[in-house]
Amino acid sequence: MPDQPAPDALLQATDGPVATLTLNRPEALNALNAELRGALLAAVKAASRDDAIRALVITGAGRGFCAGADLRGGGGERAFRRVLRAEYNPLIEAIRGCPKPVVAAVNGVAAGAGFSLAVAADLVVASEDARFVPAFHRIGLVPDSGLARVLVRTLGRHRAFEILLGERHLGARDAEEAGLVAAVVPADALAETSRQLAQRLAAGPTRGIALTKRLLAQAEDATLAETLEAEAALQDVAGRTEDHAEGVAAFAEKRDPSFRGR
Ligand code: T3D
Repeated sequence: MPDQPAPDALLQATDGPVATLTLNRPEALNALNAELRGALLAAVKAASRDDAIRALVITGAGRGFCAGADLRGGGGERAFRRVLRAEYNPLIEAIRGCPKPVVAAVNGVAAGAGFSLAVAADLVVASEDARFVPAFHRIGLVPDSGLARVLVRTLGRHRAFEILLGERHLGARDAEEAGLVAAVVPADALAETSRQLAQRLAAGPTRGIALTKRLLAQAEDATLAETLEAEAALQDVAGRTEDHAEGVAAFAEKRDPSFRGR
């Protein structure tokens, strides 16, 4: 019998203005091998450029979201600096810099760089049985793919330490309480909840949302004066969009706005 072709490591689907990217290595809890890392980066970049796409969902096939780096891929990658710089860091930066809202639909365990990947999204929706496992320290590594920064900024240094060093189990509800997760839903409602959320975001003023993402990223590291200045500059851009004009017209006409992402 001829060999079956290997299934695609990443599934891509579009539903109107929403692109859904599904990590598809369920037998390894969607661990990130080189193929999946490359496909995900390419897909996020393509969606960022595509004017027809106005929101993204990232999720996992099977019972896991993503178990981080593939530990069984063979070869035993030890050139961590190279692989992080060339593959993981550009992926995290592509998600954070994506001019469209990115929703992570966390359908199960998110471990190691899979945890980092989930919280790189703008909004995280988790199933009740999802859990967030740093995993790095168990194999003697440091957290990577931006996780330490997100945790320190969201939770403070002491709680970040507890979580990263495994002293604190982080289930979906704990992550919600900590401010990392926007909503926790039953497993069988996750896909539909994420779809509706992404469709709602995709119907928003896409350019204004992109500018808001830029402002939030800028505000993470800025003084008040710098943020006020950035707001003035970005508002100038937002104020010239068709969607701003539509929003003001809709307000005056007492109707819902119909944004076109322009
Ligand atoms: O090297 C680089 O690329 C540099 C970058 C590093 C960044 C990182 O992400 S380092 C952290 C790497 N990830 C881990 O250390 C997580 C390892 N996995 C686990 O600790 C556990 O599997 C989980 C806590 C995620 C889930 O536990 P559980 O009990 O629900 O599932 P399981 O039975 O352990 O795993 C199910 C299957 O998935 C199993 O395969 P099998 O035995 O049924 O054939 C397991 O081997 C496989 N799997 C889980 N994680 C990985 C994996 N296969 C490859 N790579 C994995 N990371």
